[in-house]
Amino acid sequence: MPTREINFDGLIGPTHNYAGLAEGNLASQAHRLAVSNPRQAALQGLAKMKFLADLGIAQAVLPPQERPDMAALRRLGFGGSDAQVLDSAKRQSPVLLAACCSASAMWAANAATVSPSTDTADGRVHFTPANLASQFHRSLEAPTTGRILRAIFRDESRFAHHPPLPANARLGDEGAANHIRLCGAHEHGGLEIFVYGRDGFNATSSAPARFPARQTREASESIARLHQLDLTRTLFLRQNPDAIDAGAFHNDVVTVSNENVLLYHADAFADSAFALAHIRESVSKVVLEDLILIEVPASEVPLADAVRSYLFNSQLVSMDDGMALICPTECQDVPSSREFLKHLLHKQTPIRNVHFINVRQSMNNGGGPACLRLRVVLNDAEQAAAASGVFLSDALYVALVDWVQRHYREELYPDDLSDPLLLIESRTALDELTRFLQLGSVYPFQLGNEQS
Ligand code: SUG
Repeated sequence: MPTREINFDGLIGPTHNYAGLAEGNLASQAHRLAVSNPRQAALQGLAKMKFLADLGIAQAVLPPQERPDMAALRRLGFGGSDAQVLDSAKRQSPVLLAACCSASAMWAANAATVSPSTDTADGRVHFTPANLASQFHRSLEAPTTGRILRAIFRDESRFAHHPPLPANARLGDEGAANHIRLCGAHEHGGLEIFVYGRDGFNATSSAPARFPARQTREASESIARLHQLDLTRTLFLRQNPDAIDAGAFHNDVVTVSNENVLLYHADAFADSAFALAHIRESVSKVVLEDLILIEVPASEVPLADAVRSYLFNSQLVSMDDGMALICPTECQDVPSSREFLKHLLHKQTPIRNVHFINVRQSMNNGGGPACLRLRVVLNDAEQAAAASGVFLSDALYVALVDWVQRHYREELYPDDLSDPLLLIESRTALDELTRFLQLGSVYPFQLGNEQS
């Protein structure tokens, strides 16, 4: 049955801000307390979706989450009316307030791990929302992510939804950002590769020295079990601790794949020779014969440049005439990445085109084009069973641009996060959005139930 990969992009929410919350994420740290532009951020995200849709790539949207997360602030002991909660959080713990305001659900590559029905024993598409347990602000996303995915993929005979793994750093799971899938064509079964940063339960195993390794081996193995994957078509590889220490807090900062192509930094994996031998062997045994490995040596693009330019956080997509790489514009500003891309098109690879996309508002928080999307491989019948309102048409794009322009602020200063009007504006925006995406109630709040 015809099968395609659909990019579900996170719509950037009205509280998009720079709070320096993400440890090990150099861009997030560098932009701490900078003024953000939520409207521009959301429009950049939408322009990327439209660009891909116009290339003929199936595109859908995931709605933002309710922020400020009032329930989380109340759980942390801030009480009274909504305005009092926001005010006391700002006075007593601005960092907790910022964490509860983060629009971080925009980075849909961390929303969940998804295994296509061709790979699972029961022939269903399996979803596990990521617990994102290593960063507090991100750990708030999992319950609503689960509700959104269930609302989009309702048919239990085709879609299996698992709860997030228990939220403990030893079982830290960052979703699809640490998951690679190689296959012949999307119709066929694939080799699923889980890339973890450390052993969660073995303190003596090697781990990065400077920054946290967010994904653990035990988390990756649990997801593979839940998704009923065939272990002969599944690999668990360790990310290079040096890459994490250089700022590659997720594996998708140092590798990108599509179908039979894997583009990766030479320092992406711990024991690279072992990792690549395993990939080659598993792929040829069970999935495909024409694996194309494109290694980028550190002498061409040093790790620091890969992190600065987000070269590997590009989207690699299949077109009728070969593949296209959708890179962040920052790749044009970093000479080594720019040179690499110039030469890439002359190499014997299926990559025929390179496009540059401006998602700088997201990039300033460490989120490139690939971070903003969750890949979901669906056959025609599965796509027909998914909620239709989230698929990007020209009309939906125009409606979303209009919605952003009506509801989003131009600028957000760190002090604005406690403004009770921002909460009302965000709720009003989300209420309208869920109605036109036709998703039903996916948020814990109901407009009109504010606490005053
Ligand atoms: O988890 N940034 C996100 C960026 C996630 C990028 N995703 C992928 N690589 N797939 C993170 O580090 C910054 C928020 C702040 O500082 O305000 C943040 O959460």
